[in-house]
Amino acid sequence: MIAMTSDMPEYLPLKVANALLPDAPALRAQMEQDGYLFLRGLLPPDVLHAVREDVTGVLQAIGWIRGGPDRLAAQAQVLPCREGEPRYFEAIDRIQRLESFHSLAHEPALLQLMTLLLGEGAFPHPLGVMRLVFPDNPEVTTPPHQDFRNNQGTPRLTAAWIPLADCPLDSGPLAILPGSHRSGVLPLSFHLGPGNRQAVLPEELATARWATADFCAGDVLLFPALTVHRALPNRHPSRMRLSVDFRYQPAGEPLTEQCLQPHFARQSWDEIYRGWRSPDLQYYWHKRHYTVVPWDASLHALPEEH
Ligand SMILES: O=C(O)CCC(=O)C(=O)O
Ligand SMILES: [Fe+2]
Repeated sequence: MIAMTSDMPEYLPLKVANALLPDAPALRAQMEQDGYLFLRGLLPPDVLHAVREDVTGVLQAIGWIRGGPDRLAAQAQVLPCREGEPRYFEAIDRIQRLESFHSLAHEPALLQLMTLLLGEGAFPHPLGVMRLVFPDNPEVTTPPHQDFRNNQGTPRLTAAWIPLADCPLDSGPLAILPGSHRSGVLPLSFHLGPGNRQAVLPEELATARWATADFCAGDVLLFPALTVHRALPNRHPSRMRLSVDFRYQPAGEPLTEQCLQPHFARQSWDEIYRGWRSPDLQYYWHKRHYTVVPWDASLHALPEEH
């Protein structure tokens, strides 16, 4: 093991994989080796901008952020709240109804990349997640975890983490433990952050360096279900970190019912679709191939003493 010295930066840089496009075997090999792929500028700025317009429109309407010409900066003007609180759900329910939010998972550049990685017929889960991360609220920062226990189904499930604007280190981007996808499914312990669970890291991972980047709008970080990841705290003095994460899987593989529901399953798809302009992406998964498998509560259970 290499000892950490004071002149060593705290974080490893994420390797940029753009040069591998569109070489499917090379992209798969790199994913297999590192447990992530980082693509700079994959998504068109105008598409992200439109989603951010809509999301900040909701946050302004409910008074969370300042309006006016600076609305897109998402500057918080209320006390932080977190998953599970009624105020939080008021925001999430409205954002979950946004057509632009769900459509982002189907952006051609993302779908093409997922097809290269996961094969023809790869598709996004209808469950898309919006993260609304307040500044100065470090105790609810997403802790180290693997997505497999939360989503289950195929271990080839692949997440795409996408900030809706530039997200430099001080704004709390995602970080990855390179190679951690080879450590199997790790034990759980309690945590206050989203999901209320964190992975218990074995010694070799607990002392390993995290990899992250100053994200720019359009950058996408992909990682499979066993890669250990977490967020850095949002230390920006005023701005909320707004990001989305979507999950994709190869055609024909298992998934759990909750991956077909909106996040938190608080409203029906019919309710969500009510204000949409286009029917094209509504219930798209009815034409996809997969098998629904039961949720295994033991995979998600905390040890009794927690
Ligand atoms: O954005 C976050 O804080 C957490 C994201 C995450 O865990 C994921 O995308 O799987
Ligand atoms: Fe995650």
